[in-house]
Amino acid sequence: MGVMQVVEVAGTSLLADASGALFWADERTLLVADLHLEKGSSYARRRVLLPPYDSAASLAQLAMLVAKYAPRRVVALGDSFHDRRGDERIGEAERVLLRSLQQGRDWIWIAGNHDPDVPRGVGGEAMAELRLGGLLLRHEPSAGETSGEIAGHLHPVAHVLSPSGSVRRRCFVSDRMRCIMPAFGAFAGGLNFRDVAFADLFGLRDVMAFVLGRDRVHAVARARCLPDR
Ligand SMILES: [Mn+2]
Repeated sequence: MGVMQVVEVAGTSLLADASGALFWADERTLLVADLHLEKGSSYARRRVLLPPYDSAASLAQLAMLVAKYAPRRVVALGDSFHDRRGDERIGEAERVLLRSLQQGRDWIWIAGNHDPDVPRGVGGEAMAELRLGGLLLRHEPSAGETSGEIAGHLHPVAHVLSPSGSVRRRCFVSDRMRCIMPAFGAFAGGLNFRDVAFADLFGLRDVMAFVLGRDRVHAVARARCLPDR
């Protein structure tokens, strides 16, 4: 399972998985954000060709996590579908896999800006946001100070120097009061952690990137993350 990286948010310990998910062991709850399922088919409709396998890849990764952690609850923090019709376009094999992953556990679709409506024909329960224990799970982070917010939407990536050169990787961002999760979706883009959007939410003190490596998550101080050129 590799080295465990714990992210603390308002006193709650969450395990950061190198796939970009959080596992909340005390609640046996698995959190993922920004799956952007059916992004490939969304682009194809506009005659921009991306490989159409993004949903299968993202769901296969999610299936591995469900097998690894056996959660009793899975919460997808919005933008689970790339657009309002994504739930209709998803393939039959992916629909069947999704149903099998939902067996024996609660499955919650938090609304995002790409998928504000209740998804249909894909199981689960839809919510605007979910308060659980000391945490508030939602899609878009709120402006100003918060305690215990877990959100997605921004798709953070960190640009860091490594012995072999610089790498750009998805990351969690947290100051121990709030956590922004990386996008889980195979084709989701990214926003540099040094972007002003993050400074507005976190200020500059005590904020860390938890950078997704091959099989572990690396805690990196903000000062070691490079801005985009
Ligand atoms: Mn969003």
